[in-house]
Amino acid sequence: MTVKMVRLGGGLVTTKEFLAEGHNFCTGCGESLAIRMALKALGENVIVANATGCAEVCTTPMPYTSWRIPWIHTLFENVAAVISGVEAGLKISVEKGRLQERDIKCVAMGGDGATSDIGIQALSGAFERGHDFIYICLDNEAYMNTGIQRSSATPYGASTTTAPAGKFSIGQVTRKKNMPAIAAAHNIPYVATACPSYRLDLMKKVRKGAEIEGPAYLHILVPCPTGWRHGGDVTVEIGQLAVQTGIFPLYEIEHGRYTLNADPPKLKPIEEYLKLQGRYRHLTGEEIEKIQEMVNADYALLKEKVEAFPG
Ligand SMILES: Cc1ncc(C[n+]2csc(CCOP(=O)(O)OP(=O)(O)O)c2C)c(N)n1
Ligand SMILES: [Mg+2]
Repeated sequence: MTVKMVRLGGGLVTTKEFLAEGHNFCTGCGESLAIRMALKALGENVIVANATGCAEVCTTPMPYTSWRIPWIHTLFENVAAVISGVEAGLKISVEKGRLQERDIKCVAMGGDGATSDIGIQALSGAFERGHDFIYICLDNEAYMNTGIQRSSATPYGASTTTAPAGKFSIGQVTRKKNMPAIAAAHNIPYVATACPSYRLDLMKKVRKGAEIEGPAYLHILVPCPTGWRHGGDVTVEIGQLAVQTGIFPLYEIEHGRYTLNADPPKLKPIEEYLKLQGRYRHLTGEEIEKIQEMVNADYALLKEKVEAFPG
């Protein structure tokens, strides 16, 4: 099959869609954008293992599938273990001469719950064993397909169905788990953050992670109109504001060395990001100020790391 290619930075990307239309993602879903872009960057020689979550539920209502590449559904907790087995199987097939060369990319995809909560043990083991794969976390900051329950990636102050805002609570009272830092602590060769609002950056990072030998971790922030309670028409704008306010900076950690991919001269006030989303509607000026201070502190710390260990 010949596929039409267009230029992406120094390389080429296909115009073919590997995620077929007809899926059930919500209108304006950031996750569906991220998957489409990731698959374009990966091309055809790929095997994707996908943890239970929106990505699986919305793409494979029995007996249909939207995936135009080989795809395996896994449990909520074991996607990294399954892709480990796939990768080990390919490796042994080459060693035994059943496959001529190993040019198939192994990819695991999981939501923030699958990644930072229930699947973190399997993921840590896969990183430690050093499998040649890329793990893509599709972070919509809660358990969305099961009804917007909080996860350890839900940010401070966000309202969810299991940590609702009300008279006695501002919603989530814990801080968002720093999953890229946890991945980097495994001394893997490549860790990066991305957002579909910055599509070329996202596709370059997917490709880079897939091409690097050994484990790679890509943490993608995907705005969720249903769970974050915003219109489907502002998904891209919200992703841009996440980066421009500094609450979700775009960076890479290669062999422990940091690169900040976008560093605006002045960060926008966090209120601009929060006010577009119903999950933050209850926050008072004082609480917004507290979140601003958290963002400032986290961003300053990241910049210190970039300066101390430049890429
Ligand atoms: C052991 C286990 N517990 C609970 C569930 C139910 N369950 C399926 S997906 C999911 C949440 C997924 O959240 P996340 O990984 O963030 O993906 P999202 O739906 O947000 O894309 C839950 C609780 C399950 N399938 N298995
Ligand atoms: Mg989620």
